[in-house]
Amino acid sequence: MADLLRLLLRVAEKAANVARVCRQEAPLFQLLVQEKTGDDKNKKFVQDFKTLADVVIQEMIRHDVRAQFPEMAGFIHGEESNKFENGLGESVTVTVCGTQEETAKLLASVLDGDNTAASLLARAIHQDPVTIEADTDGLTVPVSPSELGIWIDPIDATSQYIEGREEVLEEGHLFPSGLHCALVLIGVYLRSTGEPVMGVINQPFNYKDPAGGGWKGKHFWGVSFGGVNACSESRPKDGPGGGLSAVLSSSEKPVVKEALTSLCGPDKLMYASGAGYKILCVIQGLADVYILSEGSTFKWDSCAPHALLRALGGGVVDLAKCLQSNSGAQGHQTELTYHQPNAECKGADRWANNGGLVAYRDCSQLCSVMGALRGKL
Ligand code: 2IP
Ligand code: CA
Ligand code: CA
Repeated sequence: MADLLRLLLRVAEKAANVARVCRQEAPLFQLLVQEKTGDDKNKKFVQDFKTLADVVIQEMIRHDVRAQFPEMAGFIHGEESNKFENGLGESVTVTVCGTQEETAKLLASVLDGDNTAASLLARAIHQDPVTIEADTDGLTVPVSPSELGIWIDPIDATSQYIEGREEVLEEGHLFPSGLHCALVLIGVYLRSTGEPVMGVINQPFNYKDPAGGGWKGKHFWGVSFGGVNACSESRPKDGPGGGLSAVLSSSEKPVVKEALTSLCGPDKLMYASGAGYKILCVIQGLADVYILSEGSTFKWDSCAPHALLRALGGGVVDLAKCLQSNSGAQGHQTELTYHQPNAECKGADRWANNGGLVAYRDCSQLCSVMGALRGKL
């Protein structure tokens, strides 16, 4: 499993490079931020490019994992479909080819013949990333890749990625929006039970070199399986003064905002963009819990950060199930799983976390949240 972890850290770093290149290289950046004006063909083309960055990253991850672990081939899922329709109405399947030149040629057909943009993207896809150091020594977990599946969100918080506001992050502080909310998420689950067992998160825009060296990323990982728990982050210490802090989406329902204001007090209730970023805030101790009352996240949003939280002794539960269950918040029956679709739904909704969720580090804090929400939703 340590082999798989090292590979995922590496491909996540490659993915972060592609995400950075799309903002750094002028011809790509133009496409990313271009206003959707002009005729329909132009509008469609700009929209395509935004999706293309996501699709390309996902396919690159899929390609690299499949190459090293062929037994995982049918079980590497993600947010995006690799079938793409270009501005001319032609259907193109985006894949990573054997050589940089071949990939560039294929991408040019999606990008309406924009060879400059296609070559820049292909170069980033085929470039080897810097080596990622992770202290995975002694991490022996008795599970084979043929028992595992993967969920990829190539870029979470796309809207923040495109808007691109730069924040100077300060240790110990949650910043509600900006480029740092955009994350590459790769989660691994057990095919038999659906429990998340490994997660890699890469934050491509963590720190900007003031001397003009560009953006540097940061990576996080966690493994939780059969009694082995390991994580790049240590369990945060309790903040001074006690009391619970929570992070929500700014579009959360008023009734939830009110219940959490009563529980946490107005100073400890925060808002932030990005489902992945909000769970990362719980991992880092910038918030104690993340509550979402709607089914607006998907398996690819929660799988990776869920694995890290488990490694730290916490988890992510299905909020609706938790509210129904008599046994209170505890028990593994209410944890989100990743192997079965919502049979009654179509399209992406098959993989939505339909019941909403609560991400937590501490069971007793989860209980307080459930107590505050019971009877209100
Ligand atoms: C989105 C993204 C949004 C989030 C939404 C996710 O994923 O993380 O920010 O909404 O739930 O599905 P919010 O910020 O209100 O929590 P993507 O950017 O990949 O579409
Ligand atoms: Ca997402
Ligand atoms: Ca995404």
